[in-house]
Amino acid sequence: MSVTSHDESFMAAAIRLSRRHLGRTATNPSVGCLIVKDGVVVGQAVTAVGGRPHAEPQALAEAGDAARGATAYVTLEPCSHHGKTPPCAEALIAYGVARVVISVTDPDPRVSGRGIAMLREAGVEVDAGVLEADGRRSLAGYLTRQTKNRPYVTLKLAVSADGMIGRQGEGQVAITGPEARAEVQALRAETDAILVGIGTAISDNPLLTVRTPGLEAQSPIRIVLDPSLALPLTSKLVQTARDVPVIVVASEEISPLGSEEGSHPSVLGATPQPISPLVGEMSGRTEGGATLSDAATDLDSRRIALEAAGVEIVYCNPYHPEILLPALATRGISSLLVEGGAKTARLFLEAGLVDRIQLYQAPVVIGEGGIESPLDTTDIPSGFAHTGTQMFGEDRLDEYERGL
Ligand code: AOF
Ligand code: ZN
Repeated sequence: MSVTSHDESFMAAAIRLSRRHLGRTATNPSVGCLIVKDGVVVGQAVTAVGGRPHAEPQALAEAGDAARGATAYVTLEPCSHHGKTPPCAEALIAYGVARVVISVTDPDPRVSGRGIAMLREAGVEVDAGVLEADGRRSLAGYLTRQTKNRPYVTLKLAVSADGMIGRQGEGQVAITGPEARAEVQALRAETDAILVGIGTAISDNPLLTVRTPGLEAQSPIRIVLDPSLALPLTSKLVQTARDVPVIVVASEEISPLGSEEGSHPSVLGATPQPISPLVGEMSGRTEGGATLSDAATDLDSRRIALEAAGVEIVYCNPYHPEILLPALATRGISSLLVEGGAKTARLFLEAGLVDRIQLYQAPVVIGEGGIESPLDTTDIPSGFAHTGTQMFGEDRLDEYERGL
């Protein structure tokens, strides 16, 4: 049987359904599954929060006997491996599903075509690649982590009419209106982690959580690039670290274990003084009058206080995204939202490690003392395609994506 427009409509519904648990299935992709019999949906499910059970067994259980002879629409190739749950391909066969329509084949080396082969061997008809571009977009985090060993990176910028993203020394400046802010909250809710630089963490004192009613439990992990542990203990981030995790990425050079061989030097901003346990034994005075051992003690006490407040400190060069991102992927982070400020945005752009740009343009004027945006609509880096424009109140969102 060839793929029909009905198949595409049901797959579009499965993709929409799959988005419901984006950012909440940990390292597992959020997959959508519909079981359709005689044009009627008899079962539907999305991968459970936490990643298991997978979508198919839940949808099949709902369909029960009606699954016999039905068509299953799945956004990702059903798994074929005995992992923490039995193979979904086996379940589809056992329930007597006659046809399986798939959007994206699974790059997981334990599956990668075997799910399809298993189904076909059992006499189930399989069509793959239906609405594949949309399917891939819905699985962007999972696919990027599987195939590139790093999270899918979205850069979000809110730019004023005069090309600014804030005002020097003024903390948070409202650029976009409430509608756009609500949209950003929804984006945070479907993302595993959100990242800012220490400059933004200090000047804006942001919370970086999701406050939309009903979505509060979906705040992403909050990450601060903070080479020398400058994050104030009084900051909202530290104060709420027990409720929503905060990871501080500090320079390897200040690791209590000393800097690792082959570590890369910082390339942005002030490079922190290398402080090894040995340095503390030297008695030279620094220009400010403090001894180097004072500096080490101060650093130790900041480290202890941050950890006591529930902050996790990771020692990994904060200014080399090509090193940091794989480290985050190893921790199970599949999607990352870079939210500020200009320096951090430039860092990721220059490293070529942004997959999607969301550029909000607001009618407000910042004027004197503005912080210039690293980007506007006229200088989007090559390789990005303009994939959409939407209005949120008076603010315009332009989206640009690189192919997955
Ligand atoms: C499916 N349906 O809903 C999802 C799938 O650790 P495990 O045993 O849960 O296996 C994780 C892998 O299962 C993951 O890498 C991906 O290949 C697949 N995810 N498969 O059939 C689903 N979430
Ligand atoms: Zn499965």
